[in-house]
Amino acid sequence: MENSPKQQTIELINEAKNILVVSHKNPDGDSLGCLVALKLVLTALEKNVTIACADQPAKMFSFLTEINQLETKIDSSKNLIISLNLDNAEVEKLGYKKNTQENTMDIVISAKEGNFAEEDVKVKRSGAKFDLIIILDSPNLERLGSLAQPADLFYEIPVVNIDHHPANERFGKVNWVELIATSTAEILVSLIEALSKDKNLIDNEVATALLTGLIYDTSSFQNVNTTPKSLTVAAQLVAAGGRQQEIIKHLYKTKSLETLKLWGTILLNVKEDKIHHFLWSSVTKDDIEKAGADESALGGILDELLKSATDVDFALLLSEREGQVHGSLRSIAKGIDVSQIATIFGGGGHEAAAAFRIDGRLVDSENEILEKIRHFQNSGNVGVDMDNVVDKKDEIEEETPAEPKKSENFEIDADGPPPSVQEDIELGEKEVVGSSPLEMEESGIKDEDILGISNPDLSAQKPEELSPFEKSQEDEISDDKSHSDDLKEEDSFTETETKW
Ligand SMILES: [Mn+2]
Repeated sequence: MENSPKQQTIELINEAKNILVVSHKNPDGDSLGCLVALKLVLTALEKNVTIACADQPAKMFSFLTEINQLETKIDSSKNLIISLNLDNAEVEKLGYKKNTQENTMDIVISAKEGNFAEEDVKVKRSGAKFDLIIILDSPNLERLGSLAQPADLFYEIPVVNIDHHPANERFGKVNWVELIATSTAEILVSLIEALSKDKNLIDNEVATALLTGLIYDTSSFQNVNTTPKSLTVAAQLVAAGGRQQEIIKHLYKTKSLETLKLWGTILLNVKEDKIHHFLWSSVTKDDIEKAGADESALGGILDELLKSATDVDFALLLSEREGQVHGSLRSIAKGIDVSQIATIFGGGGHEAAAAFRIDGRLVDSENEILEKIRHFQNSGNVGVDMDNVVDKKDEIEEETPAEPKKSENFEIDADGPPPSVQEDIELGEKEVVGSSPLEMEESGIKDEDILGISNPDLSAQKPEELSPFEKSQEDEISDDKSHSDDLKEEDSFTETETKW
């Protein structure tokens, strides 16, 4: 019988020395808590551990230990190393030039004293830096953002995929996907316990990191996805020294003045439609700028404030962002499925939390969106007080607005994560900020930031990317032509000096 994913994971970890642990872009409390916990645990097991994520974590997560160890790029270079035996001579100068006739790159080494012989040179390859990759909380490789490239890394090195998303594409060599787990952190507790054979690996810091994941993905155990097991695991983590109060303070009780000002504006704009049982608010780009806040400050107001309203079925927040209007929806009354409303506009999500995005400006689309929603509810799709509607129904139907334009790269993870309002709902390349109560940063990674050594034109490389050599003055080679018959002035030649 084949070993369980858990057993296979433990075996791969035991065999590995250099482990890369990665998680999805726009990291959240679960992914970051898991990265930090595994960094601490695997380091305690004497592994070399690199933790990476395409984007920097939001400031609110800075209380997690080792979070500053998080890399935003992976060094996956596999270099060809030419090594020279120094027993017989010391290196005075090192250079390289392109031999266009034979299409070769010639490396030219001049000795200080003595001579180098052919047998002093050896060629070897530096293997990939890692022998195991653990991917956390990511339903597919694309969710790794810029870290998904170069993709061959994930095919050459064994991948352990640990996740709790139903849409997980089982892309790993080992796929440990537990759909009933509230968070990836909950799964890791079981892994770390199993790794704790010789010593207890769940100390205060590990417990705090894992508890952050559990608290984040359950909205502090308020969400419907909260299970008896998650409460038991949380109690266990608190007993192990997990600092629950510190986590709550950083995740929910620390708001910048700019965020509070923006929330004030949104609350002032709240309107209620008593007939159709919903409330909504809207915020323009201008409002966001005036408050001195950024879009990430929009996250949370729905979950922390608007969702607490009574006597309505759902809440809607419209926000203007870069030429588009984002709509974030939360169901308030039981049994209201807001994903049906998001679908009208080409969006989607879950019963409790959904989102959509359309092109255009708020001022032009707000009424259109509201009318569409009212019309939809009049058809009895969502909770609506039909007695109050009868008089107006015909009038509303006549004024059915034109179909709002859908944004093009629209994509919703239809069978996505459990109906947790914490889970981000993917809209094309962007996260729906309003679907998480926590601040999220848009990806700041640009293609040119991604380090690569694939450029064969060495003169175009930054020296530190290629080798530890430093460039020296260009004219030096003309003094040293005697060291090699092959050197011709017309050849392009780059001289470097050894500085190890
Ligand atoms: Mn998660």
